[in-house]
Amino acid sequence: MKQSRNIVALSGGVGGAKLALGLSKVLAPDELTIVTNTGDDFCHMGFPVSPDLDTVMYTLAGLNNTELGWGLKNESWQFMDALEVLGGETWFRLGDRDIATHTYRREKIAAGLNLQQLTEQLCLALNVQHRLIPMSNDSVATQVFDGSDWLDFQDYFVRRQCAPTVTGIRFNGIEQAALSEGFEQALAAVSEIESDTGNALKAVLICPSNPFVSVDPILKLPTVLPKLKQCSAPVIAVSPIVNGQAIKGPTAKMMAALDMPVSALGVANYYRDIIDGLVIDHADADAVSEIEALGIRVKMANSIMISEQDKIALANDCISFAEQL
Ligand code: FO1
Repeated sequence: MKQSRNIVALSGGVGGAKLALGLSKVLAPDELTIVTNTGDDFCHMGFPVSPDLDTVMYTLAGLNNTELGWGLKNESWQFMDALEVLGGETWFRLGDRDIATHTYRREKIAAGLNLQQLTEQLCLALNVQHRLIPMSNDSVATQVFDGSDWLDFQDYFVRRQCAPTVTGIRFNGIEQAALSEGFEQALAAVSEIESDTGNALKAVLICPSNPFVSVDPILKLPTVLPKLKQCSAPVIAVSPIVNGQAIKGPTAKMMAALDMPVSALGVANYYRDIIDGLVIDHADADAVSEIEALGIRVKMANSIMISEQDKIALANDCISFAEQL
C-alpha cells in the first residue's frame, strides 16, 4: 500500500514560498498543509494585505512575480502611477491585479468570513489545491525596535528597506490570538499516534524563512510550542542561513544585531528546543558535528533554490530526512 504522508509546513516570506512550491510538486493536496505567518499583515490605504499568505498562494498558483519576489507576474501599476500624481503614499506598491486580491479580502471580511475561510475561497478561485492556512484569524502585528521606536513591520521592511538595526521584536496581540481551525487540525493530525492507517509519514517542516519575524509569530502563538514538543512526528527546520549569509532578506543582519552567530549553528541553537533535525547546505558541512552535539540530526542538501528542480529536490530531501528520524 502506498505510504500516505502528512506534512505540515510552517512558512514565512519568500524562502518559505519556494520550498512550499517544491513540496506541492511532490505531495498530493491531502498530504500537505502550509501554515503561513500573518504577523506581516497590515491594512494599507484601506486594503487588508496578507503578504506571506499571498506570496505562497500566488507561487502555488504559478502567478507569482519572480523578479519582485512578491505580488503577481504581468502586473501593471496604473493605480500607483495615478496615486503618485495625487501625492498619495507610494512606498508600499500595490499592483493593479494585486489590488483585486486585497479588495476581495476586504469584501469577504466585511461579509463576516475569517481569514482562513476567505483564503480558502481565493485558493479555489486560483486553483491552488494544497491547503494554505493562516496561522491565526486574529490580529498579530509584528513590530521591531530600532533603539528608540517600535516600527510596524512593513514600515521597517519596505519603507525603510531594513536600514534600522533591530534590537527588539514583538508580536502585538499574539497572547490573545487563537490558532486558526486549520492550524489546530493540522497539528492534531500530525501529532496523533498511528492507529489503523499504517505507518503514515508525518512531519512538521519549518521552512527557510526568517526565524525571528516570519517563523516566531507562528511558533509563539499560544499552545504551539507545547504541541510541537509533545508531537510524535519529527520537527525539521531548513536553515535560512547558508555559509554565513541569508539567502534573502534581513535575517543575517537581524541575527548579528541580536548577537546571534550568523551561521547554520546559530540557527540550530535558536531552534534547539523545538527541532529534531536541521537541513543545512553543503557549504556548511563543517558545522555538522557541532549541530549534532546539540542533539539535532543533520541533513546536507542544496538549500539555495533557484530553479523549480532545486525546490523539488529540497522538498524530497526534507521528506526523506523525516523518514529517517
Ligand atoms: N515588498 C517590498 O519590498 N516593496 C513593496 O512595495 C512591497 C509591496 C507588497 C505588496 C503586496 C504584498 O503581498 C507584498 C509586498 N511586498 C513588498 C513584500 C512584503 O513586504 C514581504 O513579502 C513580506 O512582508 C516579508 O516577507
